[in-house]
Amino acid sequence: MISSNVNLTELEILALDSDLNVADGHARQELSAGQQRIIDELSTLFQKAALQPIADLERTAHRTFFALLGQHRYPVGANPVLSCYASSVAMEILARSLATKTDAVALVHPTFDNIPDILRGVGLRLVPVEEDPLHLGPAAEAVPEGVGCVFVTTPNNPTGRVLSAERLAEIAEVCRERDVVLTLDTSFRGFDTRAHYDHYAVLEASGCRWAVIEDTGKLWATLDLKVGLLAYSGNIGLPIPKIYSDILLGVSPFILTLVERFAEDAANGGLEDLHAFIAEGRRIVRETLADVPGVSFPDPDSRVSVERVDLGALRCDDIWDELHKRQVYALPCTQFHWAEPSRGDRSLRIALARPHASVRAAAQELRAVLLAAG
Ligand code: EGV
Repeated sequence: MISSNVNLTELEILALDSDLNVADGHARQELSAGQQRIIDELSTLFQKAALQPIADLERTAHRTFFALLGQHRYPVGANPVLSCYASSVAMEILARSLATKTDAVALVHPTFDNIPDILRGVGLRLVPVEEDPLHLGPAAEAVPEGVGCVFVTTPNNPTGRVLSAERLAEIAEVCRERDVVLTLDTSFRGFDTRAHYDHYAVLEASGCRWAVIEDTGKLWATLDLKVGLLAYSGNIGLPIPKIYSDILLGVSPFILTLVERFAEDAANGGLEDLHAFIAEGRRIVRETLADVPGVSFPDPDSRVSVERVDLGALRCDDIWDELHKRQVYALPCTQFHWAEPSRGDRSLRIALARPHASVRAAAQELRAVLLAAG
């Protein structure tokens, strides 16, 4: 039995020491040859980071990372992009800032549970917005009455669904009319070229108040040396820099240098290789489970580094103990459905940013458990 009051991260912690850890969405695949060359030079990088002015390092890291994502324009000057030790730290800073001016946030449903937990943790009331009305039909449906902010994870975690530039513009227009802050968490955008358009240009063109959380942490297996970035509009009207300064002075220049080098490697072909690597992991999962009665894959178009598996008639709970006996750790989708947990009871999320041998072994164990239980 999975305890009903445990969050997804607590389940991810249980998995950390297993070879069949397909739970967390952090990057744990092998380094490519190009990435290994960067790691071989770490002591030189450390020395460079110690010598260079931090503002220069930060500017270069931001520029290189954003260019990789097709994010050509970003705030500099009066409201510069803020570097954090993780996207969840950026999230906490944003949530605390929002709570000074509003009491309710509309949030995409489903999504990773630490987003609703952080928002609720600062006292905000949440209104769910389902993915269909978010993406299709009148954009006003994506902005419920009475909220001070709309929060969208794009590509979404775990579904991989991407907000198009056209849809972003429509929602931003409604937000501007109603003076609602539009916030995006784009932590998984590196995996999906359909999200490599200039989001900030679209948001700025609308004139709405906006914030975006970016993440380097899902892409490269840098042992969790990563940054989360918090970008926001000059007109946001929230005490973001002040609250940032309550929590951080800045991030390590060594990490900024590492991000810059990994982003540069990615721009030189590494990102395409990573996309092919994730696609192959997804193919392995789908192929291994293809003959299991009732199993389906609800996100056929997803390109993010996680894959949902629908178990048909079975519930996660039915197979949990047996999966644990075999040291297989995936996530139940229950807690992603933060407003209606039962809707996630019959699907699992499998992390794909792992060596293919681990993905294959975990999928084979899952297949055996499902066949025995079904
Ligand atoms: C994912 C882990 C936090 C989170 C993992 C994640 N939890 N930060 N409390 O980083 O999809 O597995 O986003």
